[in-house]
Amino acid sequence: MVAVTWGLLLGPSVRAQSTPAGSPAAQAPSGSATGTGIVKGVDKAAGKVKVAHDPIKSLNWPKMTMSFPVKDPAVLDQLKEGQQVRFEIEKTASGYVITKITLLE
Ligand SMILES: [Cu+2]
Repeated sequence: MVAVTWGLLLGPSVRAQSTPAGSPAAQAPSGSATGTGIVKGVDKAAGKVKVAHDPIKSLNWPKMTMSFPVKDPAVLDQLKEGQQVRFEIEKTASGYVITKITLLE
């Protein structure tokens, strides 16, 4: 299950290099990335979802389980433990935030 979607994801996603040069002020965001994984928990009070995600090669992340804040907490209502999801994350000053998450089932 882990590697199945990577061929699709890696194709057109080499777009993270459009960071304007010479702006050290904002801690040079490395843009967004896409990942897949399984929901391990939803914390509506904190606005976070815990995901056991597959490796995210564009970020050099191995497979791991971690919690992400979500940009729009309304999506948490649709998430349940055990669901397979695809998500987009974006680097912010406080870390990575899920900007989009869709069910794969
Ligand atoms: Cu992670």
